[in-house]
Amino acid sequence: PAEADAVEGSISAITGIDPGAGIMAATEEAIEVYDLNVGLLESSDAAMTAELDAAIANEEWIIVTGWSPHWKFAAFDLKYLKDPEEVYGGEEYIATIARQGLEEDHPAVFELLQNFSWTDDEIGEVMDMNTQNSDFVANADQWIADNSDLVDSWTPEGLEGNGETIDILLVEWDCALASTNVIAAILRDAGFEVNMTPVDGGVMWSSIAEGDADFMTTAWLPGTHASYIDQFGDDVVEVATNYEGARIGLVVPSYVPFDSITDIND
Ligand code: PBE
Repeated sequence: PAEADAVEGSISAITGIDPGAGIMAATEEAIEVYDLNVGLLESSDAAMTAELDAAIANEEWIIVTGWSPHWKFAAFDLKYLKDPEEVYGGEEYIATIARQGLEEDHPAVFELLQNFSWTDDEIGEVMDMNTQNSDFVANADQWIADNSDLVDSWTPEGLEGNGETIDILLVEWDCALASTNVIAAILRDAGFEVNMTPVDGGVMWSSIAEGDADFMTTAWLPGTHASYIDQFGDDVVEVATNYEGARIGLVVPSYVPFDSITDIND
């Protein structure tokens, strides 16, 4: 019926995430570049995916800020909208970024970070476990036990702590929760005391640049965190790429009849 369709088809705002995420700045730009007559709501990864879940249950139209790797693509039938102006950039990599001096202070920890790199399936398993059970620490321990060959290949011989504290920062994006908890569990098993502190994206970068924290595993380059690497790149150490083939964009359930960002105003 036409009336129901009209309700289903009304989108007044894109459902976004935390304001420090690069994808929020990219989406503000997309609204300008495509002259979209929609707003952008701040939220979080967890709240955005809850909204997505609820919209899909009612077959309502919704547009979210989306990215891969993310478990939502396994859980729901979704599609990226085409981005002919390339506001969201192309394929990206996820980097591990450390403070200056970490290599000298904890060479084996630094070596672990140099070795840490995983595939879509591997991070996907951890994200999937985290959606089933919110005990991320237990999930990381379980995943490590199930993937000991891979974890051994990352772990240098000399990785041995004596209760020294390692401070890891993250933003509560599901991919970052997965990578951070796995690396933290490896360090704890090796005898370090690990703090994991969730912060805003800008604080994550500035704190590592200032040497107030040791590292993070969730720098999206070259595009999504371009403004952060421009601002802080000289004061941090890019240790390694931990994931290749990342992507950001606008995402809708597959039943939404848009193929491109240019269809949103129609
Ligand atoms: N994300 C996930 C982040 C990086 C990781 C795409 C939401 C962002 O800064 O936009």
